[in-house]
Amino acid sequence: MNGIPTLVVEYYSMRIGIVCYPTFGGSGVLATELGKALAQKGHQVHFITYQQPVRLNGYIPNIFYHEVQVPTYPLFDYPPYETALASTMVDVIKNNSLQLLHVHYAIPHASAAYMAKKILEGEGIHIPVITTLHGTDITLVGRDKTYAPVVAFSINQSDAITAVSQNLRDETFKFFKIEKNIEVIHNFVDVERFNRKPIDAFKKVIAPEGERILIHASNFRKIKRVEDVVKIFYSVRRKMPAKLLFVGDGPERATAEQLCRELKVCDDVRFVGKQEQMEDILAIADLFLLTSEYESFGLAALEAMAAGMPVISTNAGGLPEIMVQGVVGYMGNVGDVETMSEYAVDILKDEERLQGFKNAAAAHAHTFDIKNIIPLYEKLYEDVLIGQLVH
Ligand code: GMT
Repeated sequence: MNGIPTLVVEYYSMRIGIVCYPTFGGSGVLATELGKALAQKGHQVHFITYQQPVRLNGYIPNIFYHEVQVPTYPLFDYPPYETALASTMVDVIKNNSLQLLHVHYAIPHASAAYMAKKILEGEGIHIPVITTLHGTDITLVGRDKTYAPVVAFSINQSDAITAVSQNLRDETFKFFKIEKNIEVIHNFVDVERFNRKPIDAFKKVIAPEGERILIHASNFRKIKRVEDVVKIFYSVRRKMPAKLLFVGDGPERATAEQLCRELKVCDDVRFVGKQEQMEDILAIADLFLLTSEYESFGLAALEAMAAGMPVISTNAGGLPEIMVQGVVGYMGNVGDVETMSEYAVDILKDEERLQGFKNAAAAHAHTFDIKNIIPLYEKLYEDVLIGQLVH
C-alpha cells in the first residue's frame, strides 16, 4: 500500500513463557489463569516454576510446564534458586523459541529474567521481559533494604511493566526510582466459572439450620488482620445465627483460633485449609470478609463477587478500585471492626436486601471479566514484540 512496507509480526499465536509462584497466593493464581486463557486463545504457553501451579490442573493443549530443579549441595545453606531459575529460563526460551517472558511478582523473578536475557543476548537471542507487580513485592518485601536495589534495577530493566491497580502503580513510583511507564492492568476473574449453583448437601453440612455463612480466604499473614475477621463474626453472631468459614492457611491461623476460643465462637467457625475448588465453597456463602491492612487489588474479594457475594473490606490500597460502597458491599477503615460489623449486619439482616447486594456484586464482577482483561495483555505483548522489531 503506497509503497510503504508493512511489518508482519507473528503475534496472532505467540510463544510465551510465564514465571510465577505456584502456590495459593493471588499472584500465582492470576498468572496461572492468564496462561490458561492465553492457551485457550491459541497461544503457546510455557510455565516455568518450581512446582506445578495449583490452578494448573487438567490437561490443556498448548500449555507446557517446566519445573525448576534446585540441586542441593552440602556447601549451600541457601540453595541458589534464582540461579537455577535463570538457567531454566535460558534453556526453555532457547529450546522452545519463546518470543517473550512474562514474570509475575518482582522478587526474584524480574532479576532472574534479566540474567537470562543477558545470557541469551550473548548468543544473539533477544527475549523481551514483561514484569507484573502484584503487591507485597513492592509494598512490603520489595522495600526491605536487603532487596530494594535489585528490585528497582530489575524492574527498570524490564521491557514493559504492569501493576494490578492504580494504587500499586502509585506506590511503586513513590518508593522506587522507576524510569519507565507502568501500565495498570487490573486483575480479572472468569465470571462464568464462578457463577455456580450452591451444592445443597454441602451448605447443609456447614449451616444445618440455614444460618448465614460468612467467609474469609487468604494466606493468614499479619497483613490480613484475620483477628478482625473473628471480631466481626463475633458481632454478627450476636445479632443472628451465623457460621464462619476460614479458607487457606498461614502464620496467623493460631492467633485466629485462639481468639475464637476466647470469644467462645469455635462451634460456629470452621478452618477448612487450602482449597482448590474455591467456586464451590464461595457458592454456598453469603458474605466475604477482607480486613487487610493493605491489598494491592484483592483478587479473593473479586472472586467472591463473581460468585454473587457481597464483600465487607477495608478501604486500603487498591480495594476502592474494585469495591462500590453501598452497592457490592461496604468498606471501612483498617481496624474499624465496629463499623465493618454494623455494615455486615446491615447486609445480612434482611433476605431481600441481601439478595440485592448479591445481584449487584455478581453484576459488578463483569467489569473485571477475563474476556475484558486478556486482550489488554495480548495488546501489550504485541506492542513489545513490535518494539523489538523496530529497534
Ligand atoms: O495477598 C497476598 O499476600 C498474596 C499476594 C501474592 O502475590 O500472591 O497477593 C497480592 O497479589 C494479588 C494478585 O495480584 C492481589 O490480589 C493481592 O491484593 C496482593 N496482596 C497484597 O497486596 C497484600
